[in-house]
Amino acid sequence: MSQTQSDTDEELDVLVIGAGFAGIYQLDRLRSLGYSVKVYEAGSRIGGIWYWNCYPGARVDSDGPMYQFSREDLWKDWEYSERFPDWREVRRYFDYLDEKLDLSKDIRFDARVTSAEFDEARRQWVVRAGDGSTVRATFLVPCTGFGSKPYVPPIPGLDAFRGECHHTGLWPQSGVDLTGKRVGVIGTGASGVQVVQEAARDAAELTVFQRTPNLAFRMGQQTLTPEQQKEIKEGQAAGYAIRTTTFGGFDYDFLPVSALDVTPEERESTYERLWGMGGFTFWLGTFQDVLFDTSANDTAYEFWRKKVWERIDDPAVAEQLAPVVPIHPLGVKRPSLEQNYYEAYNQDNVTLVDLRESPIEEVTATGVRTAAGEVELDVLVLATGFDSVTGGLTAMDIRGTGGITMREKWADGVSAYLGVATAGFPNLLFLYGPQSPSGFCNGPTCAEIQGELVVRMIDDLLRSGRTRVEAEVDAENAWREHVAELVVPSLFDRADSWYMGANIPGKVRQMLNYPGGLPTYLTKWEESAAKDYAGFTIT
Ligand code: N01
Repeated sequence: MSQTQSDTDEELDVLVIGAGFAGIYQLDRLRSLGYSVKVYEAGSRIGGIWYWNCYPGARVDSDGPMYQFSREDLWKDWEYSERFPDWREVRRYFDYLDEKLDLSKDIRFDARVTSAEFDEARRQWVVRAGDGSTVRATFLVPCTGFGSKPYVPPIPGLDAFRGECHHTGLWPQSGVDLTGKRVGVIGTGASGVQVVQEAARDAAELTVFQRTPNLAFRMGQQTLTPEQQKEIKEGQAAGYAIRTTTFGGFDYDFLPVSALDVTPEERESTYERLWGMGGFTFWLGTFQDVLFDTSANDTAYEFWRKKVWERIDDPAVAEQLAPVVPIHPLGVKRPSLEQNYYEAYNQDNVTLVDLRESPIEEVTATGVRTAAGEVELDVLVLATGFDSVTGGLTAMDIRGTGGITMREKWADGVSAYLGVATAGFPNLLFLYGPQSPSGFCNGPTCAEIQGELVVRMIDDLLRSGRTRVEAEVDAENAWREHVAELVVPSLFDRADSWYMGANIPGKVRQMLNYPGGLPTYLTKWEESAAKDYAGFTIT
């Protein structure tokens, strides 16, 4: 990977922050249109979250064909070996992209952006990075993803632990050998579930500290045969073509029927079929009202619960992992895909500690003490998630026209017109950001589809000789209300999820993702674009 470390104080058309899917899409497309573009990346290689999240078991939760770019010259020569590739293979895919698109020459690695301020006179962002470099750019495009700021809960004594302690999102690049160790995992979100499956196999003893059970679905993992690879290639273009018509940017969508309008037998056979397919079809390919109607949701939950109970030997443990009375509706927290997660709890070396019954009191030098006693540990894994969606943006000291930071502006809640810009921060367009489809949309899909809207906007502006664009306050307030209204008929508010900003104590509770689905989002964008970007002030 080449890198030009000497080019400080340069002037660019666009500075992109982050070299994940969204960032490299911006780099490649804007560069191809003739603009001067650089990416600043905090990590030491491309891949975004796939650089930082190299914990044991880290694996994609989307089918491989959907977890790549849709350009034919890219997909025709690329194959993942598994239906749901692991982090090593995704890294190889990024290396492949790097080779094909010659990306790294325009990426400054180990350059974490720390601050940015808008120079109104020159209509430029002045951006500083932790490596001491400064760059000026007409447009600033943060592509920091929704999970780039790890959340470490303020558990008393955490600093006193003398064993190894790592957050999944800051996992040592050299790896951590869990073999024969006493391992504790706090957190059972997507990251926790994945670590648990590996640690259950390798650790001498594994203790899982669960606050809320993960309603995890069957992954349906497969190592792909040459015949399956051929079949995938044959369907790939058609799959990409329908992504803009589906809620989550996948190649499938909700069934256009209510779970309550079919007979119990039809419902059961439909759930069985979706379950058998594996992946997120049981979530985003299910009856259209499961995420909106409590009675419909109850039918899906009960189907799921029975599937889980069949796999767990001890009914008391089954009740902790899949309670008869749901703690929250199914699918309103991001579900995980699992392979042998539930069987792991049948193993003698695996213990589940239910933190609702026995909360953590403190971390000691030698382990974790809950109300039920102390568990001695060699390795403590914090699978405690992220200051999601906004954290990557507010972690930087970004100052707009009034001198206030984005963190200050959003202290009482986020407003972001079309999920892409916020008033007071001209020429700053964020990808996969708050109130955009982000967390509800497949990552590479949104990197391309939302990414292309931003590319087009920058190109439209610069070609027409206009160099300043700013979201209007009325427009962003209306968008915030629109997002809030979309949540009302849904069940999303019934869980303390990162979707709702509710995973971080003190964070304003509001929907941080656009819950109207990709097609509606795109329609809203096109309505604005058709009126010369109504809702933005452009000069
Ligand atoms: O984080 P999370 P994640 N004491 O916020 C618990 C994506 N992702 O890193 O539910 C004890 O989901 C918390 O408990 P509770 C994916 O979109 C994708 O797992 O708040 N426990 C929860 O169990 C995902 O949704 C992939 O009660 C505490 C856990 O920590 C998103 O990233 C893989 C606690 C955090 O779960 C985030 O997933 C990994 C405390 N004080 C991630 N504080 C793939 O696609 C928090 N918890 C493969």
